[in-house]
Amino acid sequence: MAFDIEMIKKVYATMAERVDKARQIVGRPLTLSEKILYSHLWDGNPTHAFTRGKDYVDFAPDRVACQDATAQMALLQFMHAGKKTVAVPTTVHCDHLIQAKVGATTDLAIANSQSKEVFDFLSSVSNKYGIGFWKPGSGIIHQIVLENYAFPGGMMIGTDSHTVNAGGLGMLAIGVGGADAVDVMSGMSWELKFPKLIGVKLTGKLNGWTAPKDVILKVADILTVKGGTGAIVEYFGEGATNMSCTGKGTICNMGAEIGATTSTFGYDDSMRRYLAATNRQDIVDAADKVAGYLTGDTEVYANPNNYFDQVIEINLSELEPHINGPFTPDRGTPVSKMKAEAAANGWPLKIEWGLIGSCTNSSYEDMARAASIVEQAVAHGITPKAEFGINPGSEQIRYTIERDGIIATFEKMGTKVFTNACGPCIGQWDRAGAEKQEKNTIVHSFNRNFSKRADGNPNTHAFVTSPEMVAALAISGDLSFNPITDTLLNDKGEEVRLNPPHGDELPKRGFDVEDAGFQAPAADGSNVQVAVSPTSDRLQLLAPFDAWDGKNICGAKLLIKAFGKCTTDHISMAGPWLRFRGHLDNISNNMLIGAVNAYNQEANKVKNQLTGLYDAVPSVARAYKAAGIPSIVVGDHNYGEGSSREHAAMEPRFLGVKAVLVKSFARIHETNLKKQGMLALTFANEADYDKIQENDTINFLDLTEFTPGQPLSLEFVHADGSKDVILANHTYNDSQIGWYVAGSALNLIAAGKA
Ligand code: MIC
Ligand code: SF4
Repeated sequence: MAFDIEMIKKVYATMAERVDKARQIVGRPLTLSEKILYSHLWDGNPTHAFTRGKDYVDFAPDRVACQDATAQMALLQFMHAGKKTVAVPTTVHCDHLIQAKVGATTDLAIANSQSKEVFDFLSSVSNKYGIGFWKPGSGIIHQIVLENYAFPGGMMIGTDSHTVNAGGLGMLAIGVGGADAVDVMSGMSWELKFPKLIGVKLTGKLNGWTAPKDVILKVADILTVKGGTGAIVEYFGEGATNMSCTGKGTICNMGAEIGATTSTFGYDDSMRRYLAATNRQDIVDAADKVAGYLTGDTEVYANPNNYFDQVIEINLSELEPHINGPFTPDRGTPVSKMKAEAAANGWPLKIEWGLIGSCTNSSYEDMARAASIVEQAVAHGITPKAEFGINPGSEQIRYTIERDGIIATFEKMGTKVFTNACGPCIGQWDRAGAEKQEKNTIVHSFNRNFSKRADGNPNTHAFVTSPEMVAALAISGDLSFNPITDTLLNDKGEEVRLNPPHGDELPKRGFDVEDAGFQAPAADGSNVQVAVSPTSDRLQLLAPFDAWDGKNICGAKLLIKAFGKCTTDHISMAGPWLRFRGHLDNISNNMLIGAVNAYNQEANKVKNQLTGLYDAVPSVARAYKAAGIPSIVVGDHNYGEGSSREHAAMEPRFLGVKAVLVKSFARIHETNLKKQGMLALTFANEADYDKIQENDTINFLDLTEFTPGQPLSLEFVHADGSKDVILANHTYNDSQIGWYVAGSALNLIAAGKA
C-alpha cells in the first residue's frame, strides 16, 4: 500500500531539469500547470512551446487509478493488451457498487454477496497484473488516492471524472475513459490536447459559514458546466494558501462539473501538514528540495493576465455560502437569495434528506465541521426536521471520526452512517418511497445533481452545498433557511441561532485505522487464473469491434436527436444499471434511455423508421443493427457531460451507431468515442441541428478522405426526398484516424501496432 518514494524522487529529479529547459523554450515564467505538463512529456524533452487548445501532446503519467464501475471494462480491455503486468503503479478501488439503505454493516455485507462475482474478478485481475486492490468498504477512490498516492508535482490519470480531486495535493490528476487507462497500463504514452489555462486568484480568507465548497460552487456559477472544457484551472493567492489541503481537494474535485481537464494548487504548508498527517513525511522532505518547481513562478501569480487564458478573482472574505441546483451543478444561488429564488421557481422548500459525503466532501475536516452544527442543535434541544445520512470518504476517516466521537455526535440526531463508498451520490440509494416520484427537495454535499441521479426520481430537486450547510439545512428542514440571519425553534419554544461551524482540519491525535482494506498483488501473478463465466449476466469477455470497411457510411438512420442536456447519466444511466458495467450486451439496454427525443420531448421513445412505431432507444438501435442498417445520434451542447464511463461510447458502438453529431462535446466523452472507433463530430454550423428531421436517412459523402483538419460532409435525406448537406467538424489527428480505421484503439494495441 505504501507510496513509492523512489518513484517520486525520480519525478522530482527530472522535474528541475525539464522545467528549466521548458522555461527557456517558452521564453517566459511558467505556471504550475505548465511545469507539471512539461516535466511529464513522454519523450522527456521539452523541445518547443505548445499551442494551448490545439496541439496533441504525449504524456507519461506517474500513476493510474480505477474504480470498480469503470475498472471492469478497463481491465477487460487490458486483458486483450497482451501484457504481463501493468507498466505504471495502478490501483483498483471498490466503491461504486455498494448500495446505501440501512447502514454500513448490513449494506456492505449485502454488496459483498450481490456483487461477489465482480469483486472477485477485479481482485483476481489486480492480483494477476500487479495492481493494488482496495476492497469494498475501504473508501472512495479519490479520498484514498489523496490519503495514499497523490503527491505535489505528479501526474496521474484515473477512470473516473473526479480523479481531479488529487489536485488538492498539487497534482495534475485527470479523469479518462478505460481505454486511455489501458494505454498507460500497457506502457504507452497518454495523449491530451495541450490544455488552456484558467487562473483563479483567491484573495482574503474563508470565514463564518463559508467553506471551500463555496469557492467551486461560485466558480461553477461563473464558468457554467462547459466553461472549463479543455482547460486546467490553477488556483493561487493568499486565499489558496489559507485553506486546508482537503478543502483544496473539494475545489479541484468539483472542477469536473465545469468540464475542466483538471484543477490544481501550488505546494504549500497545508499540503505539508496533510502529507505529514497521512504518514508521508518522506514526500515533504523530497518536495521541499524542489519546492520552487511545485508552484507557479512568482511573476505569473503577480501578473496572471499575462500568463493565463482567462483569470477569475474571488475574494473569500466576501464569499457567501452557496446552494447550487436543482438538476445542474452550475445554477448557483447565494444563501441570502434562496428564499426569493425558490419561491420564484416553485422549488419545494421542505427538505426531506440531507446527505454528507461523496468523494468531494468526506474529509475529517468536513465531518468535524458538519458535526459541530449537529452538536449545537442537540445541545439546544432542536429536533432535526429532515433525515440525515453520511458517507465517510475512507475507512481511515471513518475509524478516526468514530474514535474522536464525531460519529456519536451524528448519531445523536439519528443520522444513518452508510458505507465508506459512493452510495447515494451515484444512485446507489434505496430511498424509501422514491418510486412514487413525488416532487421533493434534498440537499447534499456531493457534486452532481442531474435529474434522477441520487434516487431515480425525476422530481427530486437535489441541491449541492457544503457539508456544514447541509447540516444546518437538514436540521431546519427548510431550503430557505439562512443560518447566518435566521433562527430555529428549540423544544422549549425558544429562538436559537446556530454559531458558525468549526472543526479540526486534521485529527489532533492523528489518523488511525485497523484494517484500511488494501490487498497487495502477487509478486508473480502469471499463474493467477481470471475466470469469467460465459453465462454470467454481470461480466462478459469483449469481442473486438470490426475494423472500418474503408467505404462511406450510406443509408444510416437517425436513431435519436437528443434535446438539451444529455450527460453520461442520460446516455448510460448509473444506479440500478451499475450492476451491468462489466457486461456490454446487458448494459447496452440502457443506451440513451434518459435522453429527451427532440421530436416528442419524451425520454426513451424514438421512432423506428422500419416499422413507423415508437419504441425504446435500445430496442430501435437493436432493430437497425439486426437489419444491417447503421445509425447515427444527434445531440446538443456539452454532449456527454459528467462521467468518464466509456460505456456511453461502447454501447452505441456495440449497437451499430456509427457517428455522434453534436453542437459540442465534453472532453472525456469525445475521446472515449474516438477510442472505441466511433465518429465524434460537431456541427460546423450549429443551426444545422434544426435541419435534421425525424425520418432522415444519412449518407456520408467523403469519409473515404477522412483527414485531420478537414470537415466531413453528411447528406441528410428527408422523408419528402429533399436533402441537406451538413458540414461536420472533427478533431481527429492521424493516429486517432488510425483508431477509427482499426475499429478501436484497442484493436491496434492487441495487434501490437500501437
Ligand atoms: C460519477 O460521479 O458520475 C461517477 C459514477 O463516479 C463516474 C464514473 C462512472 O460512471 O463509473 C465519473 O465521475 O466518472
Ligand atoms: Fe463516487 Fe460520487 Fe465521487 Fe463519482 S462523484 S466517484 S459517484 S462519490
